[in-house]
Amino acid sequence: WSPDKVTVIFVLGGPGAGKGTQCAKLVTDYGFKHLSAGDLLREEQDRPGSEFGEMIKEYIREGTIVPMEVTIQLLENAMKAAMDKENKTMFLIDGFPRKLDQAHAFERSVVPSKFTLFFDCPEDVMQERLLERGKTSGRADDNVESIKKRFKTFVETSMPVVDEFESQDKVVKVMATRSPDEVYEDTKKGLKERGI
Ligand code: UP5
Ligand code: MG
Repeated sequence: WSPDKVTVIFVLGGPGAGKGTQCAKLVTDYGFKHLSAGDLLREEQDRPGSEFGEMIKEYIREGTIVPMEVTIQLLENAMKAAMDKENKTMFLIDGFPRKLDQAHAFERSVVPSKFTLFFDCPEDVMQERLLERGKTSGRADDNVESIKKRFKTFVETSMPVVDEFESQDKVVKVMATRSPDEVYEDTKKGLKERGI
């Protein structure tokens, strides 16, 4: 597909920063297609007959990053399906890219991003949210041990992606500590400044 027909906004932020929560709000108001890389991986993990199921499970529990061939393929398939079946051309890609080489590969082989929406949140706030969610989420990584590992991966491996986009003036940064509605107001302002 051609980049002039498709708009991709990456949505990044630490574990529990509120990426999914804000994307759900944006979908209602803007008609984006929301694709969470983590959700796509969890679906693939649970798909009967998937050759990647066990591998994905292991990576997610350890808070490490699934090899990008798998994730990019899942994202590409989901984008194609949304374009064909729902006529969608505006995508929020949530929780991806988590590593510099993933960012480069996606922008080279799929489509360059318009910008990155980055939700900035301190670890103590994120941890509290994740532990609270963990009481009911059933997510295998919402426990103290996995959360610590997810934070480490985020700081060491994923933040460099945000920093690189920042150096290209391609980051809309939103403080994510206030209530979901307040964060959303700031998010809408940020998008408006980028002409969305
Ligand atoms: N909440 C949200 N906003 C709030 C607010 N403003 N005030 C108070 N509470 C708020 O929110 C988390 C919780 O906080 C919820 O209970 C929410 O109600 C509350 P959510 O919107 O779910 O935050 P989000 O940032 O989406 O958190 P998530 O846990 O999904 O982030 P992760 O980045 O950790 O998870 P993801 O699913 O993206 O990835 C999981 C794993 O998959 C990774 O660790 C990795 O192993 C693997 N993965 C890859 O390998 N490659 C990929 O490309 C993607 C994932
Ligand atoms: Mg999420």
